[in-house]
Amino acid sequence: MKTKLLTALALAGCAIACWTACDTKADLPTEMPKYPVAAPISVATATSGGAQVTGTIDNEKRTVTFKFDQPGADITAITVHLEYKENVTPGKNAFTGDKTLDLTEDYKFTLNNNVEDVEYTIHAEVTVATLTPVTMVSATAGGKSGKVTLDNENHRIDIVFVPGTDLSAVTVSMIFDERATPGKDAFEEKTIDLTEDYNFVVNNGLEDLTYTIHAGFNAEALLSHELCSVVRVDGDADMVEGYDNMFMANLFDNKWMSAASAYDEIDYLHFGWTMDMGVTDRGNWFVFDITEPAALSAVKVWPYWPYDRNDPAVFSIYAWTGSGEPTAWSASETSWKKVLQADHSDLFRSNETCANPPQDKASEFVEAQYYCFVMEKNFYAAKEGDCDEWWYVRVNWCTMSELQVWVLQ
Ligand SMILES: [Ca+2]
Repeated sequence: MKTKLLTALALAGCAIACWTACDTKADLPTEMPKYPVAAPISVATATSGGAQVTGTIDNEKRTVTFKFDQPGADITAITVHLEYKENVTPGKNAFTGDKTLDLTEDYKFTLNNNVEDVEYTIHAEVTVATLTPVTMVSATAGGKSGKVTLDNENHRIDIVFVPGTDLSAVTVSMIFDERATPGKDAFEEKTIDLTEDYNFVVNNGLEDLTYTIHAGFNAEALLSHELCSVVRVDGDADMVEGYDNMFMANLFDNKWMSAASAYDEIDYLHFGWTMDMGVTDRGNWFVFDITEPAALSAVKVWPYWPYDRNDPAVFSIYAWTGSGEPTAWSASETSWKKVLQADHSDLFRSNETCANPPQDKASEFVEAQYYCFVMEKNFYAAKEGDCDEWWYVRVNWCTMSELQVWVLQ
């Protein structure tokens, strides 16, 4: 009996010990620390006029910002949709799901972030700057495309064509932002006279804006002589360096005669060649490199004799449109495109012109790094009857003081 009593007491003691241990475990969750939900808003969108925008949430400043890029957007009745993270409790003025708000003024609401109440502010912005009324413009005239600069900030469209383009009939195509409203004289495609500026009106949703279309020509720039050099290719003129003070480098050395017979100004140093008549494997041409591709727009040939004997009387210039460096020139090679043709025959023995040679203009504009100058006739060939027949054997000779090159910018 005594043994049974002791056993019962021992069992009871174990039960008490076990109950105490179990009670300790049961208390643990209520002692876990609470953490605030740092980003309590999980979804914030707003809908206006069928367009939905996503809010930008700043959890440091506790703001939700909706930006509407439609000028004149009605923000007096915006459907705002909010959802929250777990452990977040909506408080004063907070809502879950959709609610229509007048956001002409900020809307404030409170959330409990699991630790404390925090106040968020909903703010709406209507931005105008993002609406560009004219989104695309293209223009062609005489079969050539103009280079268009569209400036929505200053309401200006500038179109640049190559020199010589007829600006009285320019076909202009425009695409407007679907939210903009074309107004007076606006059009999607029309052939207009751009010898004078053309104005049209477009409304960006807030106000009428007057745009100006202006057309002009590419500016031209004289290339530095340092960027130009003669390149030897197969079949070009046989340039014998040093003969009669002729060197290839003298074509682009920025030195020429200011008057006829002023040879001492350049120490008789000039460019050219002295090929015999009847040469069939070489031609009266040379290739020159302008360092970077550009559209040659004009040249000025500074004479040596001048306008007599070996100087070029009729010449043309071709642009190399093939890949890499040209290895030869040929009239039948289609990668050589003719861009300029000039005839100085009428300047025969015009000494006074030596001080101010004509600038010969290109008729085609092709971006190229390599060009070929083809002397079709020197003055012996062009003025055969007027020159001393004895020297006609020099019909394949060439002389020049300098070649100046202009390019389109
Ligand atoms: Ca020179």
